[in-house]
Amino acid sequence: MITVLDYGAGNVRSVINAIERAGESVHIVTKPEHISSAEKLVFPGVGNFGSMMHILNSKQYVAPLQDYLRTDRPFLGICLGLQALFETSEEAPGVNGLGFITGTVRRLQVGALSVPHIGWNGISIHKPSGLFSGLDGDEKFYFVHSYYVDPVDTDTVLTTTDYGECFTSGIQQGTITAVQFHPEKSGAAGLRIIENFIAGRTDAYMPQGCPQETRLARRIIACLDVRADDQDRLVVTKGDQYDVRAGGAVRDLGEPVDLARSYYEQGADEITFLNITAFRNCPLGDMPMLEVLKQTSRHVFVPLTIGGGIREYRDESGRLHTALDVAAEYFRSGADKISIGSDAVLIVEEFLKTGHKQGTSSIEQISKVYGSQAVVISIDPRRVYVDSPDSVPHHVISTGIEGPHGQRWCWYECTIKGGREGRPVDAVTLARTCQELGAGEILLNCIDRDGTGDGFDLELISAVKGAVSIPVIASSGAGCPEHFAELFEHTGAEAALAAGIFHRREVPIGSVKKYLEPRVEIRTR
Ligand code: 1PR
Repeated sequence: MITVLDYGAGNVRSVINAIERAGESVHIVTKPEHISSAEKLVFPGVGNFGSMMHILNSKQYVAPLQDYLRTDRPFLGICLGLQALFETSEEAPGVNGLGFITGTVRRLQVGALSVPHIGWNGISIHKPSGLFSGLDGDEKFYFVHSYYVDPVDTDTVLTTTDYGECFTSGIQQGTITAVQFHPEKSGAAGLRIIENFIAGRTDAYMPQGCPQETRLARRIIACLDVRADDQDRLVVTKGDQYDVRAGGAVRDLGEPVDLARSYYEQGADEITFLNITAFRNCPLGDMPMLEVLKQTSRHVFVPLTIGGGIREYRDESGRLHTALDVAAEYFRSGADKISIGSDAVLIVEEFLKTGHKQGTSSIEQISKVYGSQAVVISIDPRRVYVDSPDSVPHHVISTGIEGPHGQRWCWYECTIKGGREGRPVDAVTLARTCQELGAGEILLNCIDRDGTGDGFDLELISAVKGAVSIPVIASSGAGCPEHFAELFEHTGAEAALAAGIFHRREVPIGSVKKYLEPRVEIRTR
């Protein structure tokens, strides 16, 4: 029996699924005594150090946790569950951590690299551990964080990872182990670590293939646009420039859970679900989507993002659901990140009008509780040609793709409701403002390229990438493996998202990754 500490933020479902997949049963902590009586404790966490410690204190979990750690019982901390072991964090000055390890948690200083550090990076292993039994050492693991631990006693350092600086990505002290990356989101290698922890392996295992310098891989993400078809069945669909109907009927490209599982097995680094008609309905009335997530997270051990309908709304009975309520329901169902589309545009319009943050928007509220890394902004822009750079009050770029009347300038108009309504905000301003409001990543679609197979809009991607310091996922237009290579060569995008090329089985994900081999990596030093 593995006891899992769920303090109420983030996605513990994947951790539970990973443990159950390894054949163990799980007991969730609901009162302090459960920590005291645990035999093996897993503490997964995402979000903000301050709000985590606040919840641990209010639930009276701090003293039992400190006792547990002192009594030499097996412990696996994940992400914030590692940071919690330290005394303090720069993320929440004045808030005490558990203080089991002397040291502090610091913000990543990464120069020109993006923060949060999101994606698959390697580990350099500093001492033998049963946790790594069966691994080669050159595996990559999924990281998503802006802070790292800095222990005073370097003997506790189990692994380090490079990202701007060389930081401690794992610690081990007796039976206490904790890692910054997410084993439950790191495919087969991560599941192996969880199995080793459950098996209580104590052999001094030292993988031989560890890199001298670890590198972050650029990600390949499979996207599943989901909606109800005309028979009210939830299907994966795909549009051409956002039009998902062919011959009058919604294109049906398969069943969401099966397709997601198949993309995971083919090597997708992440899976994104976009509920493309959620702007019409009551998002939480859309229970099938929650069920899709729950079922997918049972078999898919890479990060899952869900978008569509993340906003405040009133249900049919008149009850108000905040955007935070909607997001919480998705996180509980297995999502690691939520993606906000239409609401982000309206929020930015309001911000540009008033010039100050209200603290009440979905972006601010969700990032405050779940951390900025959990909030993706999905932008649906459309190219608008203009005659000169100063003819509109928007971010205009010089373009190499001439407009219908020979224009050499364009801006990218943001849209809402799945491209149905254009708004007076440009994609560059939207991305920059959302970052300021707390978003952690940009998913940059492009209506002009969507479903065309003509390649990514490199001009759009470079313009947005140049305006933000958070990671950018480039989307829309992938038609062949060369398009991914071209994207990574010419823009700073950290990830590429594609749909049609995979759904139509033109090129499997595995072939795209093989074409890009050795994986396109970001220099981390
Ligand atoms: O506005 O917060 O409810 O979110 C709705 C979400 O649904 C947004 O993220 C929006 O992008 C998405 N969406 C809405 N309508 C459509 C549509 O297609 N009619 N899909 C839609 C967006 C774009 C990508 C697509 C890539 C890659 N689809 O998801 O997968 O363009 O396609 P490709 O590789 O085939 O070119 P809210």
